[in-house]
Amino acid sequence: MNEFVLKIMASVVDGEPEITEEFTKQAIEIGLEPMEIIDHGLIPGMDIVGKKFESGEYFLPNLIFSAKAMQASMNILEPELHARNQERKIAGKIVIGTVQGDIHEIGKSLVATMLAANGFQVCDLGVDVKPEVFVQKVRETGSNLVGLSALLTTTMSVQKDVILALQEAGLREKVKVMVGGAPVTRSWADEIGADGFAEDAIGAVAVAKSLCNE
Ligand code: B1M
Repeated sequence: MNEFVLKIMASVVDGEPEITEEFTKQAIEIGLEPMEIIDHGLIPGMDIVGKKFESGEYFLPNLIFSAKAMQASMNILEPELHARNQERKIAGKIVIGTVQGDIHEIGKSLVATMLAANGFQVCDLGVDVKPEVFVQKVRETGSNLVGLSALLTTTMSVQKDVILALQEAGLREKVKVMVGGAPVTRSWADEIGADGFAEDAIGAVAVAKSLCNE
């Protein structure tokens, strides 16, 4: 494993945004691929943070600083990912967000970044997004795909609310809905009538592509 990737992972675990940012810049300068940094540095780093939180070794402030470290790195990596795919044709138009009541941002942003990097036109609504805002943005942008992220068991039901809101607005036939997030399963996706489910950002790209080709 590259030494910068290991340092990036360690700085995420330690919750040190400035250091993560600096190592990310250096890693890009020496020619590392953004996805290598994400897959082998940032994601494993956040996994360790999650386990430490679950075991009681880490508390909420640790999570916040680690999330800031990951975001600091993503701020550098996102333009790099875009730059590598500048000339691709639009694969589809997606409105994506983390559903109302849920402020978990990192996974959703990673999915959004990966989709953009793979040729999708992405309208990222951020976090804590109300069902009616998804509906409004689908109308405004003419998107053919909606991505709903939920990281809490208590906010998964809002994914269903968004699907119902799209139905009520007469838009359900025009858009495909993809759901994801740590507690979300394929059976949940089926139960609420979503068209697609992905476990991770790589899978989300594949699912989005296949939904747009249907
Ligand atoms: Co929170 N949190 N958190 N948290 N947090 C979890 C999710 C939790 C599992 C931790 C735990 O207890 N073990 C737990 C949820 C339990 C549950 O309901 N099942 C939890 C809790 C309880 C909470 C609070 C309620 C804590 C509290 O206040 N008592 C609170 C809720 C706030 C709210 O949302 N209203 C809370 C707050 C926070 C922070 C603000 C401190 C911070 C978020 C900061 C931020 O995002 N800016 C935070 C963090 C960082 C975590 C953990 C540690 C890491 C989440 C993360 O970013 N993972 C998490 C524990 C864990 O996951 N191990 C935890 C990295 C990210 C790359 O993965 O988001 O899973 P993930 O995304 C993946 C896939 O899920 C998938 O692809 C992504 C990339 O591979 N995916 C999609 C995601 N969205 C998708 C959409 C798709 C397709 C795939 O299609 C549209």
